[in-house]
This record gives sequence, structure tokens and C-alpha cells, in this order.
Amino acid sequence: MAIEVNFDGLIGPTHNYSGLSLGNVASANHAQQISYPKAAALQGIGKMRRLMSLGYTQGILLPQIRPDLKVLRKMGFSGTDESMIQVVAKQAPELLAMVYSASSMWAANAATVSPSADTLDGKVHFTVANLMTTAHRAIEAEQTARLLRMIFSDDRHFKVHDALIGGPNFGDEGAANHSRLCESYGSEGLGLFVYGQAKMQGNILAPQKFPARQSLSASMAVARQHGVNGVFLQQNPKIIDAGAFHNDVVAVANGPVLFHHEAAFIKSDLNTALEQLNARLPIQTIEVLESEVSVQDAISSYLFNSQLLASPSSTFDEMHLIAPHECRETPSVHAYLEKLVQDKHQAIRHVTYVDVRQSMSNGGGPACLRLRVVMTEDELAAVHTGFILDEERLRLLENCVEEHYRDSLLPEDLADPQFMTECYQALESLSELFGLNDFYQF
Ligand code: SUG
Repeated sequence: MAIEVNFDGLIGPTHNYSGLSLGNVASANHAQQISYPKAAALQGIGKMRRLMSLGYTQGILLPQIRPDLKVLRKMGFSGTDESMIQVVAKQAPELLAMVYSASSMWAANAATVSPSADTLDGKVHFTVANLMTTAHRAIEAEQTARLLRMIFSDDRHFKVHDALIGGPNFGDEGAANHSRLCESYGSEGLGLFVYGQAKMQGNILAPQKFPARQSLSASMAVARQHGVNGVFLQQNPKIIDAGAFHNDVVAVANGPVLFHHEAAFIKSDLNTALEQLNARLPIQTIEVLESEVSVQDAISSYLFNSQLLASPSSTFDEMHLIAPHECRETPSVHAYLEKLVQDKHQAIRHVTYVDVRQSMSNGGGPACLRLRVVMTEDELAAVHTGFILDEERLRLLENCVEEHYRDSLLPEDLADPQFMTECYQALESLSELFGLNDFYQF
């Protein structure tokens, strides 16, 4: 018996809107606005609690050290921590925003994960994402690798690969562009690797306006080193230009079900991929037409960034969609979902709406906030126990956030060295709560 565990990124105390992600419409629209770190973290914890109350096993990833002063030192700044913050704020404020970003909350971008049923050596494989398209995210890889190696330390079961090398043709954004299709969690499945750009016979296939963050070469490298069978499918370049910077903004899959917008892929490419998938296992597609939900509504509501979950007993006949509140507030999407759950010919039977508005305003919906790891019972038993949540741990986390996180934050607050001290205190308290006193090396 195997289950899927969602590991959510705990939203860190520096959650802010710095407009750092070209091609991410929400991030651009909220740039320089006031953020609410305490509310943000409590919303994230609320989502975790909601899943647990529905009967799902829930994991957690700790926030990364922010501000990451080691990065500033590597860029030639020196002096005391406090003086460095002040100098950088004056001389290179864009670097301050970069080392302060709480972007590791979007755990779907932490790594690509392949369950043991699919891999050649029978281990669960992780490849840390290099996130090389944006500087504030590229600095995540090192700490992500360290954290994953701590949580999944048992090398009888787990293999954590470092991030792939960088370079324009090797962008890798982790599970946001990867889904696993299978008949049951414990049986051999197939990886669906979606990429935004590829170099093929001298031609570059890529969007015109916004960067394509995932490259075919990276997806192939991940599949190769995990030892898995995969199908590779290009994202429609037009949808990246419309604001779908990751495939999980316009498509989501789980078990045998692929739920996607009709414009997510070029039709002929999708048909070829479906043929390849169907040759191995029967796939059920739920395609949402432009006439039902426009691309614009899909992107602003984040319909496809819902978490598509098996039933709590891991069957795929009664699936559950954990959708952001914005889906209920967008008339076309709400009408679509109301109709969908009535349709007994398809598997999605329940929709639960969650409030993750603070993250949504930076382009991160329910599915962005979690990294899915399918594990057998033995593998789950080998996971560092502190990172699998129970109600008591959730309550302690909430207390910690209440005590240490600021209610509100403006981009200019990042220049205040006192804020840095507060953030480090918050992180230290979090690590103590997990019994990992030396986890953060400031
Ligand atoms: O990489 N936003 C993130 C959102 C990631 C969403 N993840 C998935 N779709 N899986 C990004 O663009 C904005 C930060 C800022 O502007 O302050 C940001 O990084």
C-alpha cells in the first residue's frame, strides 16, 4: 500500500511582494504592496489542517534562511550583518529583495519526485530544482538539498540528487511541471514531463514574451537520473505568454486523471502524448474549454492550481479538489466546478475551497505550496518523524507564528536591520520546535 503525502512549505516571516517574477502576473500586479506575513503563514497552516481533517497525511518543509546574507557576501559585500543590510539597501536594493524572498514556500518548485514503484533502483528519487530563471529562486537549491536530505535521510529508501547544472537550456522548476500518472499509487506509473522550451534540430521552441522556465533537456536529465519512464510534452508557448509560467497553472494530474485547460497544450502534441500514455495505462482527461472558463479566468482564479487528491483511502474513483477561494469568487469557474462534481462520468466529486490569498497574490496557489511524495508504508516510516504533522505540532507552529511574525510588511522594511534580527529569531524558534537546534546556520 502506498499513499501520497503533501509536504507544504511553511510560509516564512519575510513574505513580501517585490515583483520579482517576470511572467507571473500576480507577482507583477502586487509588486511593492503591503504584505501580511503572519496572516500568510496562518493561511498556509490552515490549509494543512484542512487536509488533515479530511483524512490526509500532511508533511511540512521549513522556511529557508532569509535574508540569506551568505549570498550577499559571495557578491562582494562585507562588514557586520547589520551594516551590510544598510549598504545593500542603498547600493543594490534589488539584491536585498532577492535575499529576502520567502519564495521557498512554493514547495512544488523544490524538486521533482519519482516514487519507488517507477524507478530503476526501487528508491524514491528527488532532483532539487535549479530554478535558474529567477535569481531570488536560484538561491534556494542549496538549502533545499540540505533540508530534503535531512527529511529523507534513509538511503535504503531515498536518493536526493543535487540541482542540475545551470545554463540557458537547463532551467528546471521541479514538480510544477511534472505529474505522475498511475493506476494505483503502489503500481508502476509514468512521469508526464511538461517543458516550456526546447532546442530541436536547430529550432528553438519557446514563448515570445515571457521566459519558459522549464527546458526539455532538464526534464530529460531528471527522468534519466531517476531511472523512470516518461512522456515529454511541450506547454503551449502562447499560454506561457498569457501568464502560465508553470504548467501547474493550467493543468494538474493525479492517478489516471489529467485535468487541464484546452489551451494548456497544442492539441496535436497532447494527442501524441495521450497515445503514449494510454499505451501504458488508461488515462482519463478532463478538458476545460475556453467557452467554459477562459484562459484569463483560469489564470486569475488558479483553478488548475488546485490540489487534485485521491480519496483519503487512496482510490481514484472519488477525487477531491482543494481549490483557492478565488475559484468560488470567479463566476465562470464556480459554475464549472458546480457542474463538474455532479457529473458522475468523471472522478472529481468534492471541492473544498481554501484561503491562501497572501500566497496567491504572489502567484502561488494551493498546489504551488506543496511537494507531493508518494511513499509505501516502509518509506513513510523512514521519513524524519518531525516533518509529518499532527494537531499538536500544528498548534505549536501557530503559536510560534503568532509570537514571532510581523502582522504587516512593506518592501522598505527590508532595509531595517532590526527586521533581520526578528526573522532570525523566528527561524530559530521554529527549528527548536522541530528539535533541530542547529538547523539554521546564519
Ligand atoms: O516562482 N512567485 C513564485 C510563485 C511560484 C508558484 N509555483 C508554482 N506554480 N508551482 C514564482 O514566480 C514572486 C516573488 C515576488 O515577486 O516577491 C514569486 O517568486
